Amino acid sequence: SGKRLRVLIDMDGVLADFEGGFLKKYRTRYPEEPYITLDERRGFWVSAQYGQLRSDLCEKAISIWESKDFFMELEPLPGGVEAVKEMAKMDNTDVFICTSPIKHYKHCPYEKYAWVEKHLGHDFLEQVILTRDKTVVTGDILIDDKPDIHGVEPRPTWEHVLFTACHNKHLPVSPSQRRLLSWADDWRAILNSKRQ
Ligand code: BVP
Repeated sequence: SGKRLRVLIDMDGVLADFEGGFLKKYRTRYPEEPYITLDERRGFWVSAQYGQLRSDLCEKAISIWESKDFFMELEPLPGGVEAVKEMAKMDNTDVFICTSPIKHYKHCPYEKYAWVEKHLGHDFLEQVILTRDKTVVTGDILIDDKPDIHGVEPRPTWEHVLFTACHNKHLPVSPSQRRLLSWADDWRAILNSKRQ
């Protein structure tokens, strides 16, 4: 085979259960306020949908992920950690976690590293890329649950494989966009399709 395959994997919504962690902590902190079930989630931005429900709920939603221990305590999504570990052991394969921290930087960047260390091990910290612009990172594949990924580079090197999440599962699949339905889906076939 030819050159090495570089796989970029998003964290929130792909490896870590951001949506589930958010809803649980939101309901605990604001038990009297209305909420959006995971089944009713539409659109990538949780804050936007809460703001549509009632304008003051936007900042209440934001207060959840800006709190200490939010990112650290996110549960792993089923099969994600195992898939990353297996992928990282494959021949001619480099795996990086490519994740965008929130701009309220007091806890989030630290806790993202701590999460990776806890679930993937200290050595895997070498593979962490924190960036607000994933288009400037080169790779063959980006597995990410955000439907629209844009930045300063108009032609990113990677193919964006859309990871199915509660907020994107109803979106029509454009024929050009491949999906990974979950970590039980055939991620090995997607990787192999990119190898020379
Ligand atoms: O750190 C996460 C949470 C935050 O955006 C980042 C998404 O990173 P990637 O998954 O693209 O790597 N985030 C922020 C808001 C609202 C901010 Br105002 C939100 O609604 N959802 C969300 O995920």
